[in-house]
Amino acid sequence: MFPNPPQPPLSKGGQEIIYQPPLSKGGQEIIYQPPLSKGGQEIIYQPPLSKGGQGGVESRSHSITVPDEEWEIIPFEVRETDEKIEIETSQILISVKRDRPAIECFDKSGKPFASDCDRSMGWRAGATAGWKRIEADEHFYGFGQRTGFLDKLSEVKTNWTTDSLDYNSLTDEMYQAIAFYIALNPDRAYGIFFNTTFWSQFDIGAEQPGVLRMETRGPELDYYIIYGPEPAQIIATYTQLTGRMPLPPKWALGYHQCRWSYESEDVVRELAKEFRDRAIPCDVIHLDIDYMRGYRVFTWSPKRFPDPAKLIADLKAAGFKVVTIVDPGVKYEPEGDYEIFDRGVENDYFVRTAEGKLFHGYVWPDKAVFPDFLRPEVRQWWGELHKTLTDVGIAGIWNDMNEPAIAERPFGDGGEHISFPLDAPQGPESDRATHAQTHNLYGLMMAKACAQGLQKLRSADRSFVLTRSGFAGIQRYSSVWMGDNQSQWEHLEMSLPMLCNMGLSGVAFVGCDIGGFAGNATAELFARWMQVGMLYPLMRGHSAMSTAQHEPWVFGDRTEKICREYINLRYQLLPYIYTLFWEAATTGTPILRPLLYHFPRDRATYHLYDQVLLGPSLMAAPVYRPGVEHRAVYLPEGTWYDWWTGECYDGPMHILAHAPLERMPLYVRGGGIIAIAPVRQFVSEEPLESLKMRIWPGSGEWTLYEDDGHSFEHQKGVWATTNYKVYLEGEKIIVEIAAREGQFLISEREVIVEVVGVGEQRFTDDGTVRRLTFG
Ligand code: MIG
Repeated sequence: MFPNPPQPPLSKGGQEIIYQPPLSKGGQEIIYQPPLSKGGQEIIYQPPLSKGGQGGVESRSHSITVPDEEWEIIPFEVRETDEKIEIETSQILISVKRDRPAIECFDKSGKPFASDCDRSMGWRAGATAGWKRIEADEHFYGFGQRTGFLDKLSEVKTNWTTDSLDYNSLTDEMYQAIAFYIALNPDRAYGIFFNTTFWSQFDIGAEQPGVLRMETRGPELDYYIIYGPEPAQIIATYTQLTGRMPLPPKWALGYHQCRWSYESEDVVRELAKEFRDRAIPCDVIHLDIDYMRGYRVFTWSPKRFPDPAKLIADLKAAGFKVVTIVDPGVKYEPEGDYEIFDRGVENDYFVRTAEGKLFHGYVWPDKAVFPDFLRPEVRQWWGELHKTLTDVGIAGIWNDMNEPAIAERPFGDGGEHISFPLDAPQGPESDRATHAQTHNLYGLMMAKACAQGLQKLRSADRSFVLTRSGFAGIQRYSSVWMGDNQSQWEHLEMSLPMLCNMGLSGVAFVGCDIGGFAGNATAELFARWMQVGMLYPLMRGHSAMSTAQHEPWVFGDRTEKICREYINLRYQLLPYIYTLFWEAATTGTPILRPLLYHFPRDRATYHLYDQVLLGPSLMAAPVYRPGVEHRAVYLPEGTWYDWWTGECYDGPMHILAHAPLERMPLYVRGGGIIAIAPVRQFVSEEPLESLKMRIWPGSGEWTLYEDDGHSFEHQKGVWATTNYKVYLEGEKIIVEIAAREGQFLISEREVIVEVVGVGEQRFTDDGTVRRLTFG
């Protein structure tokens, strides 16, 4: 690997300031003169290139899926006085001062939120900023992909996609750039989406306590305020704005095994055999960069993978899907007979500098050029190139290095990371923009090209797409993993708040490399990580070149047994988890949730980063330290049951959970309903022959979602939902099962309803209404 000193988002060429934004109408002075960044670095803003100056900026948001004018108009009232204009809805009041552009918002009880400071907004050459008041007891979540704990109060968060390998809890720029946050206090929550593709930054009371600064190196201060008052409503609206994920194939919810690299056909066959011989469920094997011929994208190494079609067919017969990595860097090979380079040059698909020269940098294939994914014809071409992979049976694509990560010199030569020159033009002729404006979009646009290509090539089947870089709205095209983490307890710990904040930022299908990517896990770390990995929406083990092997069986019998048990549990929970994916696809709801998502009025959840909810009912309190066999667990208000022992607690309370290595503490809410399938070695396309509904005493309701798990028929109504209700009636517990809805046909199957600690009833499920009495 090449070194990667932290690098500010500046180009080398000492670009000039050429943008002078207008002052506000009242002839006011420039009221903001902050340092743009530490160290006297230069301005990176380049004005839009398209005709009409700032025209087209809006159209280049690339995040917003619903134009403002298409939103449903809710009833409101406008009041105007000499000082201000007030807009009132049934839930909030917005007040805009006339003498200066200050916005204040109030909830129904008159409490302010998302309100401007006295210094409300300002401009300077190359930057625009706004200042909001941080209210008492307010906490901040989301911000896309972030290290550290949950609440980002007193931190600075920059939005600039970066290959942040070697990241730690102090790292700022990450692979993803999502300028969205949720502010929460015990009264209410609201969200802010900062709609800028330029470099942007939030200072959440770091420079000045009580003041939040949002700044963009672009010409407009454009942001959305989304009132809750609950986090769930904010995320629903935010994902209405920026889009939701399509329902992935069900097999993508199984266990994925990855390594850099399973470098040959023989190694891959051996790997697959081990999983089946050892009865450890696995659905997906990922092939890292060594499957290619000399790192040329869309090729196969004839030596290592002489017959990929045969290999993939054999793996398919054994229940495995194969995912291949694709990097954006195309090998620069003018004399090489490398079709992709030749076609790309011929059609002028690669990024050029402002002077019109082909831009090149260094990545795995050595000297490389980069497609301009902002152009629709380039995306289409790139999408179609995946045919070389789908033709041999590839079912999913893993997009890496798309920040984009580029070195200035050949790898191994100690080069630094660089970006395209910030004045390099990108996008279609009619809508040209500089790299300063489009840098953050590179991963999003690559994922879009990939997802749309796969959609065409595999039109009957859902595909799996994974990306490292992305921007607001990335959930529309791809799942996301958290890049190069480390085999360290701290990284296991950090994975939970990281994934929770991604979920709060509209990206539900996320995961971290189980076991850690860089470095060597110990048996104990690996066992604990597999337990936690069972909760990750994307459950993938991965490890880097020249580290120890990290497969579930390499650490000896005890660890292997733990891995098998927790991967089995994942497969048992799949009907529940698949339903969570359906919810995420239809409402944007996170799959993995911090407790504050469901208990936003409970201050004790505001910093609770080391307990998570998988869906509404199942809570985990993992162990993430060596040698630890006990841990404190917070149980919020309500009744909680220990998943393993059935023991019952009345929250709010703290307990000390016993957690020997074999056990990750798990709890279910009273009234929780969880659908359980029999363990399978891989996600079969066959419908379930039996289903167990585990229901915990109390009152609750849950809807099970089912479909064929792989086609697009569900979009035509071929799905099935079954609503379950549980409640107490005197001494009895009643379970009501509504008639199944939807057109997906499920052949008769056995359903076992277990009211935990009370009893079990079984019946042949034909989709009709039932009422069961227990106790
Ligand atoms: O320069 O493809 O984050 O998952 O195994 C490293 C090799 C490139 C970085 C990814 C990692 C992947 C690795 N890649």
